[in-house]
Amino acid sequence: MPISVPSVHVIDSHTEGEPTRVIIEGGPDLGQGSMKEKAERFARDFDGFRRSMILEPRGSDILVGALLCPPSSPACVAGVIFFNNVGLLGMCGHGTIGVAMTLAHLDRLKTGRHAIETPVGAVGFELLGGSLVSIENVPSWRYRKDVELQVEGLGTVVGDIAWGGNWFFLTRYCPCPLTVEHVDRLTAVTLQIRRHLDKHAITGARGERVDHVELFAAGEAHDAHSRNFVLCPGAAYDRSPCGTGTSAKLACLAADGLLAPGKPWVQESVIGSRFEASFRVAEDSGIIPSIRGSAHVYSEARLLCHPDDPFVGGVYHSRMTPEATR
Ligand code: PYC
Repeated sequence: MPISVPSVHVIDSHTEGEPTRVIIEGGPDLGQGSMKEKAERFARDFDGFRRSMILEPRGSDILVGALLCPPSSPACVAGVIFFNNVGLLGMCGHGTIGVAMTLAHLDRLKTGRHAIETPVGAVGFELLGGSLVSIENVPSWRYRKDVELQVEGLGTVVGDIAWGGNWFFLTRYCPCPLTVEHVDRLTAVTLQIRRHLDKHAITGARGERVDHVELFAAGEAHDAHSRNFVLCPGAAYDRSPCGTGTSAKLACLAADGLLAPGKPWVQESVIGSRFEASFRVAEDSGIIPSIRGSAHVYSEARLLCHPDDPFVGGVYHSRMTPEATR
C-alpha cells in the first residue's frame, strides 16, 4: 500500500541568474489578516517549513522562496511572502519577476498589468511578453548619506543607507573588480562591513537591521551605468542586479539629483546580467522605482517531506548559519 508523504508543489525560475522557488501548493495556511501579520505568523510558527524548502538537500543557500497566499486586497492577484536561507525578506525584486513569470507559466495571468501584495506594500508588475517583466516597487528613499565607517581590516568605508523594500548600505568601496572570480573576497568584505553596522547599531530609520550591503563600480558593458555586488542577509550574493538594491540605488541617485525622473539606469550584476530601471517621484516622499528584467522557469517539482527523512528540516551550510552571517 503506498504511503502518503506530505508533498509541496514548487516551481523554480531564475531572474537574470538569481533563482526563485515559488510554493504553489502544500505550504502552511497562515489564516486571516494583513500580509504583515501573515509574515509574522510564518516566521514564528513555520520556520521548519522555510528551512525545509530552502536549505540543502532540497534547496540551496542562494534560493529565494516565495510563498503564495490569499491577498487581503482584491486589487492584487496574490499575496507573497519572500524568504531565504536565514529568514524573511521585506520584498524581493528579482523574486517578483520570478513570481510573475511563474503565474504566466501556469496560465493564471495574461500579458498586461497586475499587482502582488507583500508585507511591505503592494508591488505592481507588467508581463511584457516573452520572458520580460517590469515591476513597480514600493516607495524607496534614502535615509542617511555619506555614513563614515572605520571597518576593522578595511579602513574608512563611506556609504549611504537606503530603503528599497529591504534596507541597504550602498558604497563605492571596491577592494577588487566586481567580477565572479572575486566573489569570495567580495563576500568577506561585505560581511565585514555588515558586522560593523551590527556592532555599532547602525540601522534603518526605525531601528531595523541593515541586512544587505551593496558595492558599486562602473558598468562593464558600454551602455551599463553601474555594476554591483550585493550581499544578501544569509551571506549568499545576488546573481541578479537585485531589484530592491537597484531601487535603493535609484533613491540615492534621485536624492543627489544625479538621475532625473524617467531617465533609464542600466544596472549590471556581478555576473554581468542586467536590470533596466527608472523612477517617478512618489506622492508623499521618495521615489517609485520601475525595474525591468527577464525570468525563465526551469523546473517544476513536488518536494517530498517524509517525516522519517533525518534532513527533512534542511541543513545549514557551515558558513551560512544565522549566527555565522551576523
Ligand atoms: O532582487 O530584491 C531583490 C533581491 C533581494 C535579495 C535577493 N534578491
